[in-house]
Amino acid sequence: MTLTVRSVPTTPFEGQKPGTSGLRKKVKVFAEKNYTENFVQCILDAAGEQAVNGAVLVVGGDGRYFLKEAVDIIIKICAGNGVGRLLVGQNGILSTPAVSALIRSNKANGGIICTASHNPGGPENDFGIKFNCENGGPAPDAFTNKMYDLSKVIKEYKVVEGINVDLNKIGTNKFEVNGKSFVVDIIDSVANYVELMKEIFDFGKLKAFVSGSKPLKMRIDALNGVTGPYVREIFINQLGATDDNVVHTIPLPDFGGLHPDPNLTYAKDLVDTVSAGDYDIGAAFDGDGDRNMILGNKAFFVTPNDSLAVIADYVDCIPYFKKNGVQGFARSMPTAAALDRVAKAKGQEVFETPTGWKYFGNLMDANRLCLCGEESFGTGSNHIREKDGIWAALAWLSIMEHTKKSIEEICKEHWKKYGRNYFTRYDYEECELAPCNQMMTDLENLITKPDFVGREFSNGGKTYKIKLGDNFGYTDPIDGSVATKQGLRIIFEDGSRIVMRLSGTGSSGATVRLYIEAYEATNVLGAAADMLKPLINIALEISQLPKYTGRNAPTVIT
Ligand code: G16
Repeated sequence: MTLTVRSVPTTPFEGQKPGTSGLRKKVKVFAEKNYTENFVQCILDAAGEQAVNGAVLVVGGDGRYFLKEAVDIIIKICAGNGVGRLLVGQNGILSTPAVSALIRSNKANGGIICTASHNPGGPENDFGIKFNCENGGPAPDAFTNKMYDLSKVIKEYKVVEGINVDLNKIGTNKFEVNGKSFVVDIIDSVANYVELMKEIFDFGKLKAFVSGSKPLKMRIDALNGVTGPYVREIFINQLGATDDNVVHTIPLPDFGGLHPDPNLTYAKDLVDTVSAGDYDIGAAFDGDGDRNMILGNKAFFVTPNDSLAVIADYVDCIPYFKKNGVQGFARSMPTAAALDRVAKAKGQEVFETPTGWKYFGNLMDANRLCLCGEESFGTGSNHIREKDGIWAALAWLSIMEHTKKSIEEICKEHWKKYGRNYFTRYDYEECELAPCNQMMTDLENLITKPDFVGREFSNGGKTYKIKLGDNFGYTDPIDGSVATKQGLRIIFEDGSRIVMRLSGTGSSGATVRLYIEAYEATNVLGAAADMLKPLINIALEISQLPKYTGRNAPTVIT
């Protein structure tokens, strides 16, 4: 029986503007009549008929509340728009790195990912949808701007209502829509990704290291997010770890009430357990599996900046890089510059991009970048076009196996060799939007005045002289596209930096991010909070943040 396509009249919704990585709103908003339908139709319209008609798309998400409903809508609207085949994770489950890997290994035309990443889940919390292109990476600005423009004028969406697929049942579902074939393959959520990890890392060596005669003591925490099944397959079934090395490995629609953001505040249970116990490594991943946090014995915290720099330094102990060679490094602008020192030592190019993994894609596709990261707990390589939490943990295991040293020793040796980029980030979450916008405008006006350069600020016995104040802009070296207003930078004569920007991943209000960095060549064993205190005070003074936000303390300190 041939199913028919129905055009449903609709009207635009305000605010369907994708942020740093897709559209993120409260579940209640996505559940409004036609809201998700409109947005999915705009994704397909932005991709254009030639990229949709007969196309293969990957569909999945992080298991959060509303996932199954959204996947059902996506299937019906893809059918209505002439998509040829969908690869859908069983029960809708696919981590963000797994979607990227599947797009690439199936040479698919793209993918639709249902995730609000590290934002909390459940009926009262967040949902999100984003589109990844045929290179496996998040859609670039030009694409998402087009989606947004379309969302403001949408008049109808196309849907095939008679399609019902059992998401639990692995297998092929064939339909005929207007005389053309439409296939929905329900696939194993983890198999393809696990195979990729086995190609990248030496699982034989890692297995002997993890579960040999002196088993490694690990605490791998999936925070009830999507990585649970991946963690169980990789660490337990493949590497031989015992059950007590992994925790929170069942993806839950509300993440069991946890905030699935792997940082020192929200992964507190992991931090406390690793502090108290005798673990060699602690690791946590976010809701959709692209972020990671790495802890050493006694919860020694590896900043994402240092994590990236250390992996860059030991890049040769990962078989993937040995085989494919090393082609350049990159970090986002707010990320501390520890990586740059390694790049210099290795004679590698290093790029400074705006916040957002999407800015790495072109460089990777052009073979100028193979390893990159962001201060926001993202680390990854050109094996896919997303950051990859489990990949980062396996990279650290590889370095530990290679050096036979503890995580703390590895980091301290790194600082001795290269000096240390002290770094901290203050987040002021869910502030009122209008005063935050005003603060950013006023701060930009202040720091871009010609007489700002050369001014001196003193605090805690330290004096810093302004070298540069600007709003960061980036021109993509591959396609020449320009991204402006990517964050306010105050750079001092000694290289220290204050960076301030508004987050693009929240679902309501404004989250202010304040990033502070200072480099020390020899004084490398201090406490970051103490070392950076004067600069933090100067940042608060220059920006007048407490006045604008009404906040005297950040919500999260990293
Ligand atoms: C997303 C992006 C990252 C970005 C992060 C933080 O991460 O993929 O590239 O660094 O947001 O963005 P913001 O500072 O604007 O909140 P995720 O893990 O949320 O997808």
